[in-house]
Amino acid sequence: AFLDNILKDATFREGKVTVNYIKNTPELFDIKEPRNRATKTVNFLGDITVNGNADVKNTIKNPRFLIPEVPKSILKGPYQKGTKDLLTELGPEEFSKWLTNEKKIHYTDTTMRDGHQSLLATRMRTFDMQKVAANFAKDHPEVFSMEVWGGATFDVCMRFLKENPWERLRMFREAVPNILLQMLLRGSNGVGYTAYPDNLIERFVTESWNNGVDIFRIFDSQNWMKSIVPCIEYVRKNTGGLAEASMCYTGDIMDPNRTKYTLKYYIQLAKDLENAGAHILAVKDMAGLLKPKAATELISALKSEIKIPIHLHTHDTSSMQGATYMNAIEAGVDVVDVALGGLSGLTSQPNFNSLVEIMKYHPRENKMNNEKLNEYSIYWEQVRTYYYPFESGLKSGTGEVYTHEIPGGQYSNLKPQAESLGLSDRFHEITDMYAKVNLLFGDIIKVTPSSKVVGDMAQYLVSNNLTIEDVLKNGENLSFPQSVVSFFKGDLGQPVGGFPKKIQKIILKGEKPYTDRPNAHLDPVDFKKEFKDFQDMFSDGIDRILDFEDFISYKLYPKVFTDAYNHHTKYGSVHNIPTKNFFYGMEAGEEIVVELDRGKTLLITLVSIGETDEDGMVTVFFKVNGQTRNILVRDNN
Ligand code: 3PY
Ligand code: ZN
Repeated sequence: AFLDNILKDATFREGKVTVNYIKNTPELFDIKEPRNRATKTVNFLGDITVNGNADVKNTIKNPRFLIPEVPKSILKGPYQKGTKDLLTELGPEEFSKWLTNEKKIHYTDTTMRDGHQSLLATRMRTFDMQKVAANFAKDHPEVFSMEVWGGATFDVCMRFLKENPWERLRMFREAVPNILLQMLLRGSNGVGYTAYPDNLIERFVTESWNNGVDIFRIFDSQNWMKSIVPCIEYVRKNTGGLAEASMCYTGDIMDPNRTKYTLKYYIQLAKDLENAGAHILAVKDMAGLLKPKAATELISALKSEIKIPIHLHTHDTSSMQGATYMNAIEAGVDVVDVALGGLSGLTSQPNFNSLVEIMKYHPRENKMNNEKLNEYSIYWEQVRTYYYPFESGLKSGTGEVYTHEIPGGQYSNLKPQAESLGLSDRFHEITDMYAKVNLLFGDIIKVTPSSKVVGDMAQYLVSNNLTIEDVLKNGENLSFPQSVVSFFKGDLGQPVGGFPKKIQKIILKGEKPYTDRPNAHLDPVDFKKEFKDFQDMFSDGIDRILDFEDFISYKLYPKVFTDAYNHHTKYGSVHNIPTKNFFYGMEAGEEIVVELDRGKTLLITLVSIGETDEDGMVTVFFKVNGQTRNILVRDNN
């Protein structure tokens, strides 16, 4: 293959070969046949070691990494039965009734989706999840569901981690056969930031079920029924799973001055969602704004007005949401979302371990093995040390969240975004502006993707030293972020009460908005033809034929998919590389084990790293399963 590359190389063919030809032509080492997976892995490790991982900024000199200890399962025999078995037995309708009649409180573990999305900018790798998924499911069959997919994980998996999100899902299904797996679905926006053709969303739902999702938590960023209802129907029609329809909670139902999102508004919305066929209602408090007294009022009222079970989600940004959960539990909520201690609190969910402990001796106690649960928490505490560059920097709870209303999942992203704009010292100005922009936009619901619109506008104004007044007085001369224009056009649907007309006019500058479903403006996907074209287009360079799930990934994120694909052809699959080495490369003398699939294991030692030569190349000396492998890496520093 190396000789083949030489024979095909233009310099060689033109007879312009010089002494340094091989050294200066690293593409000669791009050996596709036979696809040498060990070489690809070593090339990746060499590149990260010399150049760093482009996604990892703000590294520190001597980080303190803890060695993650995988808890040993106490279970010797097969998995104990759990909610997944019950769903199979009862079907979704009866399952929903069973849940309503349950006395004990149930728990959804969000650690491997919202937990890391909200604390570590969604960067948790499948590698670290796979190590504990099966044991956790064996040790804690009482868990109601595990939220492991959807939301931002789909995008980040490919964009930054260079993984296949479907593979992650299949890994979970295999490791967790007994507990319901849950995903977050952004209605018409799927797992993206804008609307997609209806038939694409429909197939996405079907394939998600086929690959392992049981509970579809469906929401719309403006609580717009027209975006939620089609997804409820897809789940009911095409899957045996549960349609969990959400209402996003914002504002404060106890505040008499806030008249837009009232108790009455939420009760009506809940009834509409129940009537649309939801099996479960989610109260999605994405910013952690539901205060304890409001929880009592809201959950009590919902319990008496609707029949389907209620699943409560919050973020502990204020650090007071434990009180909200206790009141909701007293008021009869059926399931609450929690994250294992090591990835809980602040912008993540309240602490699973602590809640189980304080529920001891409560009439609604759901008994768990707390000692084991604590071991899993410690595991995440240890794993988290490898992800320090992605920490949001928030060190303690903040009461400001009631003013800025920034969702937990957005907070951990906003900080690095602000940094990349050179605004790290002005972060509080951005959060203040976020609140002002929300009011300017008519007090909208802020959750992906509408939260991104508000965040983009706030950063735009702060970085250009502009005020709300400037927008109102001089808006026609400003060029607003694309996401803002798109929002006011109607691309994310219609907000509660419609758009404020004056600001809509300023933003759109004469462009005409629309009020029907954004999906109605998109051509349906021609699956037969486009899938074939897709397979032809990406037929080269990786060791399997791309499947229909890959095609869906491509249709949802064409550029991100293509980049991940190119990365794969160059470096092979990287999801089995240990997290430390994936983010930070290797040190001289370090020895690691990388498991390729099909049971093949590589023992890789980094022997030494050469100096950068005058052509900007570095030789990295490896040993792979005892054999020497030296590779040339371009030094991009
Ligand atoms: C997402 O859409 O990813 C969210 O977590 C919204 O809260
Ligand atoms: Zn959330």
